[in-house]
Amino acid sequence: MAPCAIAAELHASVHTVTREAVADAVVIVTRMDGNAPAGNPAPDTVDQVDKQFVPYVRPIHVGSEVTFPNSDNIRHQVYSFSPAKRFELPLYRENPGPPVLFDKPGVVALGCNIHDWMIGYIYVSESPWFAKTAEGGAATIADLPEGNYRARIWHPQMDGTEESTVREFAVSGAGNVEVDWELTLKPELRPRRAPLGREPGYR
Ligand SMILES: [Cu+2]
Repeated sequence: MAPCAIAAELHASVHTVTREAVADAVVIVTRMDGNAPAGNPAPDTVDQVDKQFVPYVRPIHVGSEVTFPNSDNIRHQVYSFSPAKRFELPLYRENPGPPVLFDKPGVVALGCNIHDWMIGYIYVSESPWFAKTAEGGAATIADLPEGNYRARIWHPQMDGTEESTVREFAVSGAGNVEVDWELTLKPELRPRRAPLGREPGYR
């Protein structure tokens, strides 16, 4: 029998300079020796609800496929011009067609050709260890074996690079590791909600 391996959890916490919790931050952990489990690319979804992408930020492991269901009773046309994945789905109301494969790490900004204000993000992680902060600004990454690691943050409104957020930590026992980040956020470029008073027909 294999000995019981040491594994720890990273408890990440992200907030602004004024101590407001930052939700929708992606935490990515990599090993310094480059060894990582193969991971488990898994099918995922980004829904469209009330003319918004839900969730706003979807982190996935590279190699995963994503479908874009439409919970609205109007048509959407999802696209991305991001270098990590350029694609465009034909205008659709119910059936989004086959899933889209995300085979390059990076940030994929989503838009809709019909509704300018719709914006969402898929973060394609090169590492199988990633998580997204919840409303309270916290995220947990479990099952980190003994070793030396780097952790970094990405957020759609972050002022600065992912590289500037890198923190190093070691797992040497069963104890959990706490890492705190302070992010400066830029204002959102576009409103998350449909503009009020939009004339009928613009649907
Ligand atoms: Cu739309």
